[in-house]
Amino acid sequence: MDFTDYPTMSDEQMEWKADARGLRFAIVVARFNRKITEKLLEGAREALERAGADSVEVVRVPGAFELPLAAQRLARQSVYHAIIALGAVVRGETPHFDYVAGEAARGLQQAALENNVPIAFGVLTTDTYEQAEARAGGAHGNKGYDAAMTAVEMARFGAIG
Ligand code: INI
Repeated sequence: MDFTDYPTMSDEQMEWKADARGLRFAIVVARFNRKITEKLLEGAREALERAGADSVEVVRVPGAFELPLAAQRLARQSVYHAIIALGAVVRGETPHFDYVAGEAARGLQQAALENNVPIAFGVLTTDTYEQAEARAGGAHGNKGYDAAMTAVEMARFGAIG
């Protein structure tokens, strides 16, 4: 399979069944690279609506670096069955790409593990802005949609009943 031709969950061709009825979600979305992140948010909302989510709360933070703390605070409210973190970090735009992208990933995983709440990683980390566009409702699907579907699956994982 060509690297540029992998299937995505947002691909209409891919059968993906998810039932989010009875589940509550929070989406935390970075404002940095807003045009991209708002598309990711659209995708995530669409996925959760299709899956029948009970409720979806959206909060915004300045950049991807701020996602972990916001997600942790949401997780500690014990209100949400899963959280979806959305952002876009573009290598060409920042000399501190590795810090921002790396700390976002590390911090989100830490928040998920420490609070026992699934946090889906919907943060694009790309070399160029065009690559990010392609993954936010473009040729490579919508990673916000994919992250939301992952959140639904992980919210169900291990759930009783
Ligand atoms: N934040 C992003 O979400 N994406 C980026 O590409 C980015 N760049 O290019 O620097 C970025 N920086 C801001 C960062 O997330 C924090 O908001 C900032 O460092 C303040 O803590």
